[in-house]
Amino acid sequence: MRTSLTIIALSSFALLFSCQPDAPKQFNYAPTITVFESEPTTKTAPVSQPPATLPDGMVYVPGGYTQIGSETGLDQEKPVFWTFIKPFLMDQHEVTVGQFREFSTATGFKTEAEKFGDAGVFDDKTKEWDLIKGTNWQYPYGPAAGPAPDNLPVTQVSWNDAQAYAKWAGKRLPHEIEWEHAARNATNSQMIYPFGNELTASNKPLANTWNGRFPDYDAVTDGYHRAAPVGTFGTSPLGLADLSGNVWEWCDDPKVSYQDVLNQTPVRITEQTERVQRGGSFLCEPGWCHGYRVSGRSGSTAETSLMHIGFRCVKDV
Ligand SMILES: [Ca+2]
Ligand SMILES: [Ca+2]
Repeated sequence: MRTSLTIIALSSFALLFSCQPDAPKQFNYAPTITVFESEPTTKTAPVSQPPATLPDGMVYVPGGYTQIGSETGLDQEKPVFWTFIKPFLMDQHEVTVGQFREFSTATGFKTEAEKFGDAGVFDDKTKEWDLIKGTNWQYPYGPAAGPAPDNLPVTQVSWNDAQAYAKWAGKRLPHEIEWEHAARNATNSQMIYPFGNELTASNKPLANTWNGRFPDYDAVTDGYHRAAPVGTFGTSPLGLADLSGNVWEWCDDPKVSYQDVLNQTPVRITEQTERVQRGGSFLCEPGWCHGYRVSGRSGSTAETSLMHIGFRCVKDV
């Protein structure tokens, strides 16, 4: 009798202990990410020490707590939730045509657009997307437009192609939470863009976007109607270029609602499953798609190749 009473007492104590009213529910979203249902009551300072030497072209992103999403954004950016992210390294800029060429030459890899024989190009005259024969990462706007220079971000690469490149490079695609953490400068910045709340500084554009009313008219006040060489618009305080604008960037995650993230709803991957893209592109303008905000999200199926979607990689520290 005494033994069972002791067990009951111990169980009650354990139950009390596990139901602390102040501690928000948390769970591991990925090996590098913890998700909290609400703001953590205590935030422990992350152990964040950059490695002595950084790989070429990568930036150290300190770990820390970041609120993901936007109360004032689109429905897909809600509900906002808190996360703790481990430190990681991130490519300073989008993967370039030149970098992708190294991969292609070294491995003989053929992208899905190369295998399909065509890919999506937005036609400025018809204002529609067309599949144009011979379009691929080397000819992202179609063969008639000529080859892309090596310093442009590579596009016309599918999520599957991006995964293959990342693996070859010894890196991986970022989780969208890591992407947003980096775009918020690893300081939980609640600015609209990585560089602040304005798209220009001293009349100089800070990102390559669509200037005017999409798709009618692009005034090209930022100097580029389509993709710009990576790094043209400088870097964020953390040292990352073109997070906002230029080309959308594939992330590792299937695109699910944030409520499903919080509910830990299992994701069933099918051919229709969209993968997340972040950062907006040269086709985005606020009246149509303000996707270059740090909380902006988009998605396409894993085999989709388009002229305004590229990627950058990350690496664990
Ligand atoms: Ca532009
Ligand atoms: Ca970008």
